[in-house]
Amino acid sequence: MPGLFIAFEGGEGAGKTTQSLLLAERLAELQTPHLLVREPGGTELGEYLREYLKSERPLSPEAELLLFEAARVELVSCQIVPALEAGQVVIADRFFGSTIAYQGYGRGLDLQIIDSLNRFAAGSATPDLTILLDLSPEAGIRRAMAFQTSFSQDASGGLAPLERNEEGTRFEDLDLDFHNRARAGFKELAEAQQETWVMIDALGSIESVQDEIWSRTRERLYPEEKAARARPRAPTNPVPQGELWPQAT
Ligand code: ATM
Repeated sequence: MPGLFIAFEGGEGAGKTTQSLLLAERLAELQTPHLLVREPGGTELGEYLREYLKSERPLSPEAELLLFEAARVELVSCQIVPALEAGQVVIADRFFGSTIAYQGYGRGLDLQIIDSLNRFAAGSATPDLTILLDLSPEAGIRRAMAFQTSFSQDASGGLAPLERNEEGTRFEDLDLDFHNRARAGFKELAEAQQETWVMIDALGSIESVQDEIWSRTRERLYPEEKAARARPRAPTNPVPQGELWPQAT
């Protein structure tokens, strides 16, 4: 598909929402058409499921997995694919890496089943770049207590910041072991897919993390710039008579 798909992943308080909003702002300044979505959410069904998924209402791990996937199918088909086909940059605050980390490593559900469901739900919409903001769960929870970490989104895409716990806390209230397992899962994914995942230490300042994110995004948005930088330059000293540069081979 002609667009560019960037997903943000990471634990609570790692700054995904802040950083995805900042990236969207930067693209808006550059008048680059883009779409910012979050998972679960971004469609009527997705927002409805989000509310249930984040509440403390009863839910088995298996049903939880299927509801995340149902929300994903809607988001992919109604929002992500049309935007990518129109050549836009899609920024997703979480995507299928979260299902592997939380339902797979966290809840202990079968990773192969999750992988098949992820493929079924996402189809050809796989992120070109996944940015993992890595932070210990202890530091993440401290941060999440101190800052807004979420935003609400209506079906037409309008965003509004939310205070922590305005939504439910099904995941936030799980023990540290759960969050450490999910973190380990994210890291394994990043290590296994270094072509398309980058891991950034989320302890850095908002600005330094955004600079790193922007440089990785830029490489994907303007690959010709990267290629030009990699090309050898002509020496600044005068070329000795009779010598060609670059050397003809
Ligand atoms: P946030 O919008 O705050 O990221 O909350 C979404 C929660 O849903 C998040 N909780 N924590 N921590 C992670 C969880 N989640 C899954 O468990 N599986 C998924 O596939 C997705 C997209 C999110």
